[in-house]
Amino acid sequence: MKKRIESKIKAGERINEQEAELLFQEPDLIRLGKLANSVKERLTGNQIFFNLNRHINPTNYCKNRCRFCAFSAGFGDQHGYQLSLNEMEEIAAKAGNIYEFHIVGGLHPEWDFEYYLEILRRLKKLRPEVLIQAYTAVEIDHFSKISGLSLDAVIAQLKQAGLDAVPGGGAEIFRPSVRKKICPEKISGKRWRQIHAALHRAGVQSNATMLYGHLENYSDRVAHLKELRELQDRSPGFQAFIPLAFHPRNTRIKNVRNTTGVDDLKTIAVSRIYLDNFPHVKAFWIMLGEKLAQVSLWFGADDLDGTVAEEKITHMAGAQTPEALAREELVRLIREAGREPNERDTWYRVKQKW
Ligand code: V47
Ligand code: SF4
Repeated sequence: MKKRIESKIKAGERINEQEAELLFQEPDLIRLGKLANSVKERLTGNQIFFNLNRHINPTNYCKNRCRFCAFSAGFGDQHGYQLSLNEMEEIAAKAGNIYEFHIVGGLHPEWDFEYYLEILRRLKKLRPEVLIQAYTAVEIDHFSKISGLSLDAVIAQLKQAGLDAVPGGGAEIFRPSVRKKICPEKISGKRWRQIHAALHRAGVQSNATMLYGHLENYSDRVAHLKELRELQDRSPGFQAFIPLAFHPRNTRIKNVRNTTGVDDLKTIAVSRIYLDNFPHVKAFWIMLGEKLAQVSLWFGADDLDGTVAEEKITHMAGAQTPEALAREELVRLIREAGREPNERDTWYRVKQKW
């Protein structure tokens, strides 16, 4: 590793895209991890965050049918499903002591915007104490199309119905040459960024993701991170960045294998170093596995997501992790890593220190 990059990072200076690519090529994983950890500790010290949350995926019927997605179904497919409002209320009522509902799903070919709003209203009414992180930019764009309303009007209605934050899904890889191979029907990267900028202007905090380990290369990853860093400079409102490791099983992306542990850790580390204006980097244990997610707490990550309860998107693509972790298990993973567990809500308000 070039001394110049190392000293820049230690001095808290921004690295450029060329330097980020060099970091991806760095063979000395431990050295890279130490640098990422120094950035993490500057921001969040020894603290690690996790949430008590419940994922709800209202439907997997989806008009887009992204090639990397094993979750979605066409109308009439055997594995297709849709939840009724009553079913979702039942899930919410049984969800126990949690701080967040995380609601994302497919672009249902028949549901109208009103139905998606009603989901928020019903859950908010039933569990007013639980924050709702819902609907990716892809769904929000879809709402604007099916309702004929402007983006700002859609966001205003979602807020009124109970939306508290927006998750980071749908970003995938922004660069058009890759995007057209992995999700040709999905909104462009530019539109995804427009929507998050509009959310931030409206005071809605959001997250950002990057799906890696499929057909992209390091340059595509860095170009993705560059767009995110610039957007956060111009229009701040991102809370966490979440790198998502591609799971190939049951997808239409062929001849690609699961990511390796080294690539996962490098991606977390380079993201932490490069995205100096993102408060948090999340290691989504569902995708990484509990063990690697735990190790990543020394490679730049400061958040493990949450208890989750039921996860469909990655499990339908072959994830071997459990679908839920108990709060005690998350605390144990963090403690045994020598870190301090903080139970948080969607807005990173600490609810309980362990
Ligand atoms: O956008 C789909 C990804 C995302 C696969 O904001 C896949 O807190 C791997 O964004 N292998 C949705 N990944 C999930 C998501 C998320 C998850 C956890 C927390 C947050 C947050 C956001 O899942 C999609 C896509 O990038 N995905 N299929 C697959 N086969
Ligand atoms: Fe639909 Fe999202 Fe799956 Fe793409 S990733 S097919 S938009 S559910």
